[in-house]
Amino acid sequence: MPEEALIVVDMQRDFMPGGALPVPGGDRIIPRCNDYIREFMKRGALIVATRDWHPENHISFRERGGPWPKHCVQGTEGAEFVVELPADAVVISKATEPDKEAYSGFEGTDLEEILRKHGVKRVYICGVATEYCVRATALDAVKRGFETYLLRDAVKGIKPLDEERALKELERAGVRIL
Ligand code: VGL
Ligand code: ZN
Repeated sequence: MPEEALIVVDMQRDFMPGGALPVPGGDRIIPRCNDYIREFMKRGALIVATRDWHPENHISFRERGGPWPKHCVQGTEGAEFVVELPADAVVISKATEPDKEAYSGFEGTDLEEILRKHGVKRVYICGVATEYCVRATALDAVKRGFETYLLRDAVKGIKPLDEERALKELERAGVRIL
């Protein structure tokens, strides 16, 4: 049983430069995420990939008064992963309900149950965006009692100041920044 899991957060086409909701420099962490995926596979860790997986009419979209342009719509190219995942990676789809936003990979999904079932005690987190889905996922992991590590060189935020603030908040909450 793996005691560790790598959680790759929302490494999807729409969050990369040229996508619908680009994270500046998001593409620069693709190779780092791929390296971590390979390293953690070798360590026998569980590999988890979360994806933003919105219905066409999601509440977070501007058409519905939300803050974001339409992005990561279920089944579209923009929602595809940009990292290389093993065939046995666990894919967690989130924010799938039209009227509910969910930044955390734990929110409205069976991620916690899956981690427990696999005996996971420690989670390592990489991906985008640091101050949104990475932040929420890391805070929820700590809250649920997992030893939580953030892979600093493999996360990217939308705005540098917001990213810095999020990293400090995570540290205070007990997330270890590596
Ligand atoms: C995200 C904004 C909207 C994220 C998802 O993955 O951080 N950010 N939807
Ligand atoms: Zn979203």
